[in-house]
Amino acid sequence: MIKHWFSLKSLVMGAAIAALIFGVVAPKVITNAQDGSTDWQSIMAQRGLTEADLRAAVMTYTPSGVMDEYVMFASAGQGGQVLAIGMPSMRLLRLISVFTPESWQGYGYGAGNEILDQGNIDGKEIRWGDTHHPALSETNGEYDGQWLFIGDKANGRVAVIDLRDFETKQIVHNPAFLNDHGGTFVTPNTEYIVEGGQYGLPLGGDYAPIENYKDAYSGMITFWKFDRETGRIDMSKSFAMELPPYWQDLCDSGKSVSEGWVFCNSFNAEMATGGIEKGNPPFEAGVSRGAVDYLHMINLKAAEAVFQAGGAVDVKGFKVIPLEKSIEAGLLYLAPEPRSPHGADVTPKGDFIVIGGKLDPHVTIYSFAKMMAAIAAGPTEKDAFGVPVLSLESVMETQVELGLGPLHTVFDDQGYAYTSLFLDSAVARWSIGAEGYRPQDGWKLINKTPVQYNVGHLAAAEGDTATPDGRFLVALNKWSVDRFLSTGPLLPQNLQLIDISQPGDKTQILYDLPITGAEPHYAQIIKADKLKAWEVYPEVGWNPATQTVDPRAVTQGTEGITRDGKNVTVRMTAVRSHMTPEHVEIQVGDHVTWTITNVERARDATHGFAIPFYNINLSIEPGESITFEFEATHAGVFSFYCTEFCSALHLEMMGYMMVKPE
Ligand code: CUK
Ligand code: CUA
Repeated sequence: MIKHWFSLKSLVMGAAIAALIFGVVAPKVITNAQDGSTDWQSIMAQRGLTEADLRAAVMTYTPSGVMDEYVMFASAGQGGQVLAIGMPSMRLLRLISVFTPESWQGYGYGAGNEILDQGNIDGKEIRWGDTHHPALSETNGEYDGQWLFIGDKANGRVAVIDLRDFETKQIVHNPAFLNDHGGTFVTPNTEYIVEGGQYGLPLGGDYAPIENYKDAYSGMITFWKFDRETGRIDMSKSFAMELPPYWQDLCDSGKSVSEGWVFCNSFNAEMATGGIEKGNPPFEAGVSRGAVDYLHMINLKAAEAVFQAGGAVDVKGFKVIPLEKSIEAGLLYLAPEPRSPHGADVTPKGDFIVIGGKLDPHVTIYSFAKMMAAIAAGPTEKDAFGVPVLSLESVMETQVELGLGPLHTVFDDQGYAYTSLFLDSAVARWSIGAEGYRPQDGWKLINKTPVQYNVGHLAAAEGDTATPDGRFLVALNKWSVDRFLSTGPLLPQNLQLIDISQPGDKTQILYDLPITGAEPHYAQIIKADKLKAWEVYPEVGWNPATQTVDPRAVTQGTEGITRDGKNVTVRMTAVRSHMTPEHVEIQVGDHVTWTITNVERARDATHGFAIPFYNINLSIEPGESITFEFEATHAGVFSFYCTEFCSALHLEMMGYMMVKPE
């Protein structure tokens, strides 16, 4: 229940003072108002609002023209995109197309095709992704606002987004594997982007009968080397590690004391292979049959050294360290986890790893110092593949009972941790009882905030950094049920903003944001002033794919159409409110290379460019130059036009492409 731990009087006083200072005028609909305070009370009464509602409104309301303090980058699940959302207003700022073509941004409709093509697998065009976990680039364990990475669970791919223009620059795929989940997570200086696999598969996309699961199937984790100079993943310096065919799940990178290590939970140590139709136990029962699964501890620093010393083998052109090599070199250790674990979250100081348990009411907290001691002491057990197993007693710090279905944990600046409780539909706040957190409280549950409904991930302001901000938490709920007007049987997900600024049991839901598009699995929230996005492209003629001036860019006065046999080159500029040239005359059978440069320098002076039938639509932002190619296959007259309402004479910003029959 909502606690009335703030007073209406102070709120109304505050509002009255704000009205005095900022000249806020009460809405005209209230006709019986005697003074300002009566207005507020009337509106409250009229709309049936409580004191808590008013506090929530004041905490989130962001007047027109006022900027948000934070930006949340949320995955858009099977929509294959990323959302940028301002906080605390929860205003949607931008959709960033990543794995899926998107016509507003002209992504995949004449531009961006070469980036989408990087995500093709074995020549097969894949034009969607299931984005799960976005990761902001970090410097010294703090978000630096430069890059954003995101994984595609369905096809095992990772994308790089440049936060100077919020556009996708690269898509990579490890050809040794075809799915992922524990990605993306960065190391504290973004040397590597971690992409953990999920469902066991034969390596390299080969066929192997499921009956040979234990011998022929593997798990996988990929370490993508990021080059800040080029702003791209360097495939030649990236490598992977073969893992046992347990289903590796969520991963996290160590930081501070645990820097150089990576931790992943897993949930099919049973190696169940399903086949309910053959009388086998179904997956949902089979993968939870055993009492424990395995936390994976990976020594990335040592793995890098093994890779650099030539210890990896080639799988479909990608370097993979075989499991035997990892065991021999001491790169991989396991420790038991309670049943059906989920989530793996490293505390801000890097000293503990928190694992949820979908079928266990506890979170289990592992101590990094104890892990190191247990490894030094020499593990006595091995798993079925010979991987050393550390005993739970030797590495566990403690367990905290939170409620039903604990999944993911994030952190604040007060020494609290927050764990999503999927089955309880609640967020548990609990105290980290260790030095540097809240030793005065010990390890214990503080309160549970009900959310609507069935929360998956949580995201906290600067929450995955070495110094979280606290203040705001977002619950990324899978179900919204009764929260919004009905949109038919398909409902949005519900992102709920929660105030976590006060200690103890004082937490409050502030705002519900329906997310349509697809399921946002995870989000990261960065202080807005760390983002240094360009207002317009730095120079006229800019090619966002290379982030340099394109030699093909067109300057005003040099436009024109040239022909070399069947090859036609169109050189065009766009400026309010015309395109030059306006007549483009070509013939069936021509191969057309068409460059359009937006020569505007005014902020937001974006021009669109559409050619009907030919499936072309571009977004040409101020300074941008785009070159696209197509075959003139069909005769006719095609009215091309600007698709962004850019001026009073926007409708006149058009031209004719006339394609003569052969
Ligand atoms: S997973 Cu745990 S709720 Cu893909 Cu991060 Cu979605
Ligand atoms: Cu340019 Cu409309």
